[in-house]
Amino acid sequence: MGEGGIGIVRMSGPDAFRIARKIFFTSKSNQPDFPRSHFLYHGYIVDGQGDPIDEVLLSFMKAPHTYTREDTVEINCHSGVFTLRLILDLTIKNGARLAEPGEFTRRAFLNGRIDLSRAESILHVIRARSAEGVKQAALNLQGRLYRKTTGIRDSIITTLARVDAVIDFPEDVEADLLFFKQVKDELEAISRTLQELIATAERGRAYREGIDTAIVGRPNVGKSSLLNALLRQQRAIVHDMPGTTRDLLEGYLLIGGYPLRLIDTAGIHDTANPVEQIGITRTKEAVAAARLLLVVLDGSQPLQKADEAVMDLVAEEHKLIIVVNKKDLKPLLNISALEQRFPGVKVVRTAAIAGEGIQLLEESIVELLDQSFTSSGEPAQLLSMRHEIAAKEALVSVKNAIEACESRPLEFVSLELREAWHKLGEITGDTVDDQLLDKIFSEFCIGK
Ligand SMILES: Nc1nc2c(ncn2[C@@H]2O[C@H](COP(=O)(O)OP(=O)(O)OP(=O)(O)O)[C@@H](O)[C@H]2O)c(=O)[nH]1
Ligand SMILES: [Mg+2]
Repeated sequence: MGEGGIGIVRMSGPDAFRIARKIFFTSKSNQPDFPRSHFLYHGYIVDGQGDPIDEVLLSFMKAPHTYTREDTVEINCHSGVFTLRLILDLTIKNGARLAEPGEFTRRAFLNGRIDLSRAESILHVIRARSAEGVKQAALNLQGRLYRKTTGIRDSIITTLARVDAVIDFPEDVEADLLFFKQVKDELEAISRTLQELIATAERGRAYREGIDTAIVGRPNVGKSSLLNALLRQQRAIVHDMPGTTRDLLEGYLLIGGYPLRLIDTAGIHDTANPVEQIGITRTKEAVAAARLLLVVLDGSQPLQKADEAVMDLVAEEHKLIIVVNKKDLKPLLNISALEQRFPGVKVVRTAAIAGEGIQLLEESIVELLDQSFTSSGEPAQLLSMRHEIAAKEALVSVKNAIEACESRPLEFVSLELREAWHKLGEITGDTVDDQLLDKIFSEFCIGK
């Protein structure tokens, strides 16, 4: 509640019209069709003594064509804290009660107007922190996630029905090799679709939280110089003494719409220096937590043992770009050997001190992120942690079912498929309990 041009007091429920007619005075009330649904009436809100409180525009909206699918009244009054308070109090005196957080949206869900994924995307629209965030939430509001999830659930039910037929009528339906192959093929397809859906969560999270990007390499290859060049700022100390950087150093950068959290790290090598050793331990932790790795090598020297140790840290879940720095010096690094070791990984040559190749590096980063986030060619759909967890749990069950096809009795396949179907129902709200609903809607503001 605050000061503004227009404030809205909204009522939903079977008594909404009755209460509104008690506190609203309009010259149109003697018209035969009064109150017309979805029609805006000019008039006054009057208190118990008949004294006017505010001049308003009021609409009566008859169920079911309303936000909650119940009779709804909206009073467009002037938005002064006292005006709003007085009008609110009048409605309460006449039988209304204050809504709980998210109660309007909860009723819309309970009355079947929207599914849970749409209800939650309303919150995501309200909370969005970027134009891209609004766009993604709006797509879910239109039912994109609902349709996708329902599609997967339908496929699960189809396969489940085939499996259950064999379990229930073993004399009539034969579970031969062909049957198992077909079931497995269907489940593999479901698993792929689910994985694509889960991949969209990563993009959503990347936009919400940023992408942890570690700059790693052995000492003196130019990691700190690269950080400075990317940030266009002398952020980190650069020195020709190996082991200059000890602590992790952060900088934020927005490229191609992706928020990156760049982390400059201590050079990795064998050292007896205890302070450097602590720095290297921190580097390894940062690498493990990072999504994107920029592995920096010195292009003016052949590959060394310490470089190998760095490359051994690259794990499957990392997105990777190899930066061959110091391209202004005589090239002595065998790049084709690198390309063989990391097929498909982009190798970018830079001269960090002079700022050369930095733009190309940025373009390569954007290209890599674009590729990995749009594998399914669709914009993000899983926008909340809750959706992501439900989808991942469903995937585990589908994978268990595939495994069970190999060795276990069919009952296991059936059980796992039921579980997957149930988990996905938590996204659309088909299989949620009151406790979960309380938790979800408590995050809404009052009046939404
Ligand atoms: N010629 C040339 N020298 C560079 C380039 N980039 C960095 N250097 C030099 O390499 C030395 C090490 O640079 P840093 O950026 O401190 O290297 P680092 O990888 O952060 O080193 P540590 O923090 O010790 O692990 C410095 O003397 C830089 O001036 C480059 O592109 N070309
Ligand atoms: Mg450094």
